[in-house]
Amino acid sequence: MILVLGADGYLAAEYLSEYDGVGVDNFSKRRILETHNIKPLYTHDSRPMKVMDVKSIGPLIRELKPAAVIHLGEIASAPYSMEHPNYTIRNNLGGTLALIHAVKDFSPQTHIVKLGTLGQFGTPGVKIPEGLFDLTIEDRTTKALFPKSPYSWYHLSKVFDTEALMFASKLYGLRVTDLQQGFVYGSTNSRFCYDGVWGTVLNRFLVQAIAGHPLTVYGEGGQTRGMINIKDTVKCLNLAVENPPKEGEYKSINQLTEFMSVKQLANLVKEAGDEIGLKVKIESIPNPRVEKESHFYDLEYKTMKDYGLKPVLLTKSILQEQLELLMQYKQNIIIDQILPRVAWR
Ligand code: USQ
Repeated sequence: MILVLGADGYLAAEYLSEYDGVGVDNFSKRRILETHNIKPLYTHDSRPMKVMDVKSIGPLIRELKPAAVIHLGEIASAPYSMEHPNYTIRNNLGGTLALIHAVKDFSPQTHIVKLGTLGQFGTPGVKIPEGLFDLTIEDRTTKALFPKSPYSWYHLSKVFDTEALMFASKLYGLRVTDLQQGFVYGSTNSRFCYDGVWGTVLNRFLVQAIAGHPLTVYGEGGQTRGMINIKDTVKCLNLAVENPPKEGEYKSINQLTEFMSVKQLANLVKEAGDEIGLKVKIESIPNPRVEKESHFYDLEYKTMKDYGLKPVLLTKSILQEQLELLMQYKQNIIIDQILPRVAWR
């Protein structure tokens, strides 16, 4: 049996529509959206789930003793975390620590599959390896995880998660897979956000193209990021479950299928949109974030392909399919939600 934490979210709802699992969520995302009066493009009804906070997961782990827990139940927005750093870090790390100890105390064979982020490695100017790599200093070599350089308090919360998971696997002999994922795009049967706080860049660009709003490229647009279609995210989660680590093993996997700069993404959306009559404009606006806008980027990502993933890569026809799908909700677009409202400093 697979337990899925964060079952009301964008990724988990899609996973649970493809695979069996027991869903758990505390509905905090719904509350946050309501409090800040943010309206997704659409929200579809979710499947039944247990209403529970990850920090109180112990009794459920004891009762179900799942083969794997997929932990997607975290605050996942970098902009939100810049206004709420304390809550984001306490919530994310608190949940991870509670899960670690629930598994250790009640079901030590359970495989923890945890969603991390590629954003914990930043843009270091060298190729980012996948998993532990050989670190050589003078004449000695050891295994190490790549140095961290997060972009936001949210990304820093995932750094803490990673350190806690690595430590727990060593200390308690737990099986852990930490998935360092790029940003996700694609419409789902759950909730689709495009606002300046919760929408990821490509999903935002798709809605902007439909609304006739210029695509909001922050600064120079040379920011390059790993990315993945939501259909592939779901397949990767399943592949992670099907390939559990050994007792006491910590695996870190780079979960992306390609990488691209923001400018390239905007140009692709323009090309795809123009062809179906949308007349897409692109506009560089002042960058609300602190990040490099032009940099080297390369990284290793082969584990998921070795496990059998056949990636869905971004093409003009995929973009057009997405645009046509999302166009049905055009009347729901609120233009005032599009521009970013959170600055990094
Ligand atoms: N960006 C724009 N224009 C926009 C929105 C974003 O130029 O309208 C730029 C940002 O400045 C950034 C890049 O696009 O350089 C990506 O931004 P994003 O909001 O899509 O992604 P990010 O804040 O990094 O976070 C998202 C998810 C997070 C996940 C992360 C993976 O919200 O949960 O962990 O992607 S990664 O990108 O590898 O850090």
